[in-house]
Amino acid sequence: MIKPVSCDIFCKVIDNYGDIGVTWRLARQLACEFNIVVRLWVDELNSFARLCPEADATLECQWYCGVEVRLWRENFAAVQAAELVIEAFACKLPEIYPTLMAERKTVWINLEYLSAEDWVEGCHKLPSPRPPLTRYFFFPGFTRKTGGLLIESELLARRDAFLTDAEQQRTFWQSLSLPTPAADTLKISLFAYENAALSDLLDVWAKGQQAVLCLVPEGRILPQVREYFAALKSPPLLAGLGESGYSHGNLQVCVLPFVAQERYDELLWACDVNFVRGEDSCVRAQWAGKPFVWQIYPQHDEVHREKLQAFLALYVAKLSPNAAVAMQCLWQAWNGEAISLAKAWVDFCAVYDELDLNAKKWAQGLSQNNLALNLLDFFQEIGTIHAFEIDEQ
Ligand code: TRH
Repeated sequence: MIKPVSCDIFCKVIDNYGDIGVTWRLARQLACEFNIVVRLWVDELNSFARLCPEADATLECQWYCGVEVRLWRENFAAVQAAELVIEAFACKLPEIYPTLMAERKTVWINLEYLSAEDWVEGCHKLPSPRPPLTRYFFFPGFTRKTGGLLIESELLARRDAFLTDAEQQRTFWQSLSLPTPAADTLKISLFAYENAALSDLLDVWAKGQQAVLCLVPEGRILPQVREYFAALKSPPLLAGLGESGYSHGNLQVCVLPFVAQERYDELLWACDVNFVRGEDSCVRAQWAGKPFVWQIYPQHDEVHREKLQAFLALYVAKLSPNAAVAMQCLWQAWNGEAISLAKAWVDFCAVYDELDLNAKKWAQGLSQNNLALNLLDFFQEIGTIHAFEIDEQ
């Protein structure tokens, strides 16, 4: 494989952690697994520092995991352009940068947001002329005709090692200052935006037959969790957990600190059901191979609903009709549809084993469609076209 020696990735943080989450993950993989010299240009380092806690948000330039992380300032000083340039989510390169690229044989890629919609296959790899350069669209996705998904080479092996090693699991729970939960406790991670259905969900867990341990990473849903427990008459605090533990009926809730990106996977692996949101955590939940519930990033024009449906259609395709409906209903209830969340949860639990098996097969099936490898193949493809065009002239 002809691979680039260097790669510049540009990321503008719009809100939340999705943009930086995806670019930081890709940057690490290109540097660590392919020995590419990677610079990650980020316009806002506070969000980066949440995903990479060793980082210092005040530094112009710093190195982590083999990646040079640079503050992307508005007055961008000229640098040598890299051989591969990734503009994440059409973030618009610095004005001067295309001129710098024109001086080199640079491949310019616009990495797009993830969607399971049909049109993605037709748009993946399309050129968009920017004379004298060409920018190419690169779409992540779930089929062979798309760019695939970000997955580190050892990820599923590491996951399986964790799941079969009680010691690793004990260490994980200890790192959260929690005892290893009893085998019959349902462990749930809850990473979510504000959600009107939250109190119904907590109610159904509290009143259910099975003990539920819900782990909530610090974030946007937390004020609502706190309000829910504040409104209860009985004292909600769990002994020993201070402000970060609550209990009601059969439900215990623990608030977790936001952890480094690599460690978030362990939380997903350790839980039986994962509530995730946005883009990157949704993909990680798929790799975890456990039943999960996705809260899609809401868009003003409601287009996210089609996106959710498109993914659901693919994901439930191999499930029995019962399980497919149960999964659809819970996801729709969690995404604001007028469906009883309590009933949807009970129905979801009733088909848990089938969903669990499906989740494992789904992860295995998708794992061969590796975004970083596809991206490098595409670099080679475009590089060959460039060379051909130069010969022709
Ligand atoms: O933060 P998000 O809501 O990001 C969103 C979406 O990506 C959306 O598509 C985009 O348009 C919008 O931002 C602007 O959800 P996402 O994508 O799951 O990103 C969260 C990142 O945070 C992910 O990389 C996992 C990481 N994470 C940690 O590193 N530690 C943690 O403790 C947790 C809970 C998450």
